[in-house]
Amino acid sequence: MATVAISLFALGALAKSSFDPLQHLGGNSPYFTGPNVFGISPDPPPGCSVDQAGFLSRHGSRYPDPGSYNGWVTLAQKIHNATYSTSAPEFQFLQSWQPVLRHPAAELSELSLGGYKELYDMGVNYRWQYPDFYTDNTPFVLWANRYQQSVFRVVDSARLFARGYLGPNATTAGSVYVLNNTDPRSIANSLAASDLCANYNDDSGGANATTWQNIYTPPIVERINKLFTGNLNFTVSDILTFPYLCGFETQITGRTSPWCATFTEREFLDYEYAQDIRYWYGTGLGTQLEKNLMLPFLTQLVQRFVDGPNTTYPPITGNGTMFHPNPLIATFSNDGQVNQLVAATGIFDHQPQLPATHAPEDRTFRSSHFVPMRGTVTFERLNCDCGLFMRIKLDDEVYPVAACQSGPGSSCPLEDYQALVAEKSQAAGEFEVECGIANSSVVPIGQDKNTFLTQLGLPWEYVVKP
Ligand SMILES: *[C@@H]1O[C@H](CO)[C@@H](O)[C@H](O)[C@H]1NC(C)=O
Ligand SMILES: *[C@@H]1O[C@H](CO)[C@@H](O)[C@H](O)[C@H]1NC(C)=O
Ligand SMILES: *[C@@H]1O[C@H](CO)[C@@H](O)[C@H](O)[C@H]1NC(C)=O
Ligand SMILES: *[C@@H]1O[C@H](CO)[C@@H](O)[C@H](O)[C@H]1NC(C)=O
Ligand SMILES: *[C@@H]1O[C@H](CO)[C@@H](O)[C@H](O)[C@H]1NC(C)=O
Ligand SMILES: *[C@@H]1O[C@H](CO)[C@@H](O)[C@H](O)[C@H]1NC(C)=O
Ligand SMILES: *[C@@H]1O[C@H](CO)[C@@H](O)[C@H](O)[C@H]1NC(C)=O
Ligand SMILES: CC(=O)N[C@H]1CO[C@H](CO)[C@@H](O)[C@@H]1O
Repeated sequence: MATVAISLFALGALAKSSFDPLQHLGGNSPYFTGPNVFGISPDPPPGCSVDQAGFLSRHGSRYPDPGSYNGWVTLAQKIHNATYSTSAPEFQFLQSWQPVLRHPAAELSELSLGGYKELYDMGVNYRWQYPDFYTDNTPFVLWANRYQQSVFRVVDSARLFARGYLGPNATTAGSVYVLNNTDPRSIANSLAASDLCANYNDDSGGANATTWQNIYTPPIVERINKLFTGNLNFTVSDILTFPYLCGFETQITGRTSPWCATFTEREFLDYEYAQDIRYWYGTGLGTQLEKNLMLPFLTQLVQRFVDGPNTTYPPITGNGTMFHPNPLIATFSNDGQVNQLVAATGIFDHQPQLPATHAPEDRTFRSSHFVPMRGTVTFERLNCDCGLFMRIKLDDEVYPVAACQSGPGSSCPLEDYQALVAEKSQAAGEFEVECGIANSSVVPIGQDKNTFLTQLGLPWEYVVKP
């Protein structure tokens, strides 16, 4: 039972500044746009129009997975079992705090209401942004990763996006092609190629993550525990749940979580850096293999841009119909794949390796800006008076490719971008060999390529309606 020394309503830290902790939670932030780090207008540069676009998006905001949820339940038990008092206004809510899930059995791991809203808004926003791409009531194809056998958050994200993009007839007009990422025939040809890569190992940042955690967390644990008398004593792992709860509770309930007031601005920024290290050294440019695993996808995406928006593709078997794709290539997957793709794009090729001992303020690599819930990498084909160019956006803001920005609005000539991606693929080595996959007749070496963006009806995909 909690005994409360004084009772105050103020949410302390939140009210005091314009700092928004929800924009500094890395992969645990709900979606937000931007910021515009490079000061480049997201509109097409003068003399250019966007005639084709493609994106890979993380699923939208969701409920916790079972492991995290159990942690919330245990934390609530620990708080309510303890005998303590605190005069800190930002912790008065603890006396009545309970995990916010109402129907955990149905909710765990699936999209939350905040996710529904993000995805519907996203669909509408993309239609607004590229109003010439879609004619009402015509077919629209999009793709989703079959993430886990009994969890639907990625497929549902594609469905809800389609509802926003296509409107009331989405169920008739839309088709989500779901790629089974664990079917052995889908090697290098799914939206999560890492799932069939035997050598893939996302260590969540490994030793570097531990080093940083051991630096930034002890002062937080000490500061917060000093606010309490009695036998409530938070551990590091308890305290790391606070920012996580800030993000999740807010998108689940639609109200700013009281946990968002329990860290200081500096502490949130240090937590954000821990997320950056987690992605950089887990699946990003701080790795040898993991950073390359979305190159087959990127190669195929760029080829679609080189082919152009009016290209049609033949069916897999002789009798099918030609595939006439929409100029918008819409794909959905998970945070690991979004982060791998960001690594493959070349945007952060000039970013020095992240130090494990301090957070460089001038880094452009901030996971909050591209792998929050619904975080999205968007590619635009700029058709300009002076030629064709590729431009990349992270969460709707332009990020130039480090080694190629000679085009309008710091874009990259499309041919040069294709060459850059080919060079990276060459350097990465052969997919099956690097992944430690035995050559077999199922997917012989050399045929481990991404084709799903042009071939509909592959045997490891099936269609779900929005
Ligand atoms: C809370 O107290 C109950 C009953 O004494 C006990 O079973 C449980 O393990 C405690 N939980 C925590 C997290 O301390
Ligand atoms: C939806 O489809 C029906 C049947 O084809 C059509 O009559 C109707 O106009 C469509 N609605 C919209 C909003 O396009
Ligand atoms: C995906 O492929 C795996 C491996 O072949 C199979 O066990 C599973 O049933 C497939 N899942 C779906 C949804 O088709
Ligand atoms: C709180 O727990 C830590 C271990 O997490 C321990 O080192 C410390 O002594 C405990 N403090 C109190 C006041 O119980
Ligand atoms: C694609 O086709 C449309 C309609 O015919 C045309 O307006 C557009 O210029 C074409 N785009 C390209 C890049 O060829
Ligand atoms: C294609 O169509 C022909 C004639 O309708 C049929 O005989 C043949 O089996 C079909 N082939 C495939 C691969 O479906
Ligand atoms: C891989 O296997 C295929 C057939 O299963 C064979 O034709 C090919 O030569 C093999 N390639 C290598 C590099 O071993
Ligand atoms: C910046 C930094 O500390 N990098 C280290 C990350 O971890 C690997 C080993 O896991 C070290 O080799 C790096 O020096």
